[in-house]
Amino acid sequence: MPAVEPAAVSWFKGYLTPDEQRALTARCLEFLNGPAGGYVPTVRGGGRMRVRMVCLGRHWNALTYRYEATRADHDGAPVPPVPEEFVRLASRIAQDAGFDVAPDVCLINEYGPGGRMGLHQDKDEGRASIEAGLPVVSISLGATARFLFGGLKRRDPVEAMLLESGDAFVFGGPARLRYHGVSRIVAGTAPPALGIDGRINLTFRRY
Ligand SMILES: O=C(O)CCC(=O)C(=O)O
Repeated sequence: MPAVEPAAVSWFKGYLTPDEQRALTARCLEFLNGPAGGYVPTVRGGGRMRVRMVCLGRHWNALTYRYEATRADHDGAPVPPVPEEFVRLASRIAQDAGFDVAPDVCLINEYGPGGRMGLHQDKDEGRASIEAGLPVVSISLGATARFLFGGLKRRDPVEAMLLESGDAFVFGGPARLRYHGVSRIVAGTAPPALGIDGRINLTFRRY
């Protein structure tokens, strides 16, 4: 059990050491550049997302907004499992934020210089997971992102935060459905040792 009370929102700056960031970036690039790797999803209105995405554990279908076992909106490929070391890392971060959870879904998003993600809620996970407020655990690698964090309604005021490489950000409990997005990537801020110019973000959830 976590030793701390659950916090609705936790921002752990510099959670990952430079070595951990390097190793995790390399693993993400294996998934993004491997067979059935990253692709740019088209959402149900017909627009193309401004990230390259690959899902582990379950695939998030950008046309139906449902999770599924194969990439039905893209190439029909099966979804690889979330690696054990990813689950251990995300569980440890969740625990540090006061949550006892082993995530079973990981979305890896790669942002180029013009990458961004519109304000949205993460609400496509199972009802029990959402109702329990099981958290979203986010890890940032590479270039800094201007991350927008709003309220439970789309029109609520939005706070802008600069998520840097190695930061972990957790939102759960009463904050689980808060709107969030990425308005831009700050050029030239990726640690050179990672070997990427853009940004990679991992979000973990329990379906
Ligand atoms: O890239 C980020 O920091 C946010 C990603 C996100 O909002 C998501 O995967 O739902």
